Amino acid sequence: MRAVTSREIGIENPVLESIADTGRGGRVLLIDDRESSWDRIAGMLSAEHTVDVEPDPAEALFRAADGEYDIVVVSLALQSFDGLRLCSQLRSLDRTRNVPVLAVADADEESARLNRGLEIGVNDYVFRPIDRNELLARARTQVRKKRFTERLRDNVQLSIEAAITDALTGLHNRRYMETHVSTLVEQAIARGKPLAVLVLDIDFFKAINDTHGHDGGDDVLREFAMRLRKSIRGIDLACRFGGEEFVVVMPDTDLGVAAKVAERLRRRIASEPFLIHATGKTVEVTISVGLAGLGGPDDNPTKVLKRADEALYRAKRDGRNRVVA
Ligand code: GH3
Ligand code: MG
Ligand code: MG
Ligand code: MG
Repeated sequence: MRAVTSREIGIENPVLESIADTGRGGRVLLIDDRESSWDRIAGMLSAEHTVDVEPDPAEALFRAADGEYDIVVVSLALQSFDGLRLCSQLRSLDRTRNVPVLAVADADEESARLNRGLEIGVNDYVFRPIDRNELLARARTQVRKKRFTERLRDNVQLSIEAAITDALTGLHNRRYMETHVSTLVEQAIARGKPLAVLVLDIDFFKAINDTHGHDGGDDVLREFAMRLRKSIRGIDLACRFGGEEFVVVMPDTDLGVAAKVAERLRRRIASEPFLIHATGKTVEVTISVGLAGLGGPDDNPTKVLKRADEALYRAKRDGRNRVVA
């Protein structure tokens, strides 16, 4: 009977998946320079895995770094090279550091060398004469463990990304902005460089929602974020601050330059109507922008943001669809 993976039953949990993972079907790189030995080992392993044999140790390092192997099986009794040194090299290269190493040792191998192998990072040993079932079981364990740690790493990366990204627009979220704006402001003050903060708000957005529905409003938010991205540089920090309000922090930028960027974006929004995907209709959108620069050595992020927000308030009060510093 085939094991059901947790993904098939709708659970994305690396722990559950590792239980479901048989550890079979891995890609194995076998490093051995004695044909009778590699024939035997490869023969056993290929019952459950895809096996590549590499007799040349230097070549093996390249292959291990290039190929996406789930496990490297190294024969310690190599004729042309010290198998332990090879293991240590595998551990020192970035691209091979995490691949499990299963070492094949002679029964009379010195225990000091075996211990040194463990210190270097050999994950497990199999001793000659090799028992087929034992070799397969130990290989499966390593393959399963490697897949597990990879999934864990992917999941951690995904959750970190999700924690700092606004799901609707793909821009940074408010939390990310708030943790990084202090650093940017402090750096600017310490280096005596300018810095500009923009607070942008879509005008009468509630009316857009009322006319085109919440999904239509979301279309506008996504398209706005797209146009915003195109208007700023890679080093500028753009985030969705909440609802239909956005904040951009621009390092090394004085108020005059920031005003030009904001004005160009304002026109880019007002001049081309936004498409509502569900209906094919278009809607005219305008934005108001408040601008502020650094005030002095005792300025701080809260104060700059507050000044930009006050400028935004004036832009709204004075009729919207404008940039105010
Ligand atoms: P003003 O010109 O003064 O900014 O008016 P406004 O209508 O844009 O401002 P208001 O703050 O009254 O309304 C903002 C609206 O944005 C209200 C809220 O329902 C809506 N909104 C907040 N988040 C989202 C979202 O994620 N998607 C959509 N579609 N609407 C949202
Ligand atoms: Mg509002
Ligand atoms: Mg608004
Ligand atoms: Mg608002």
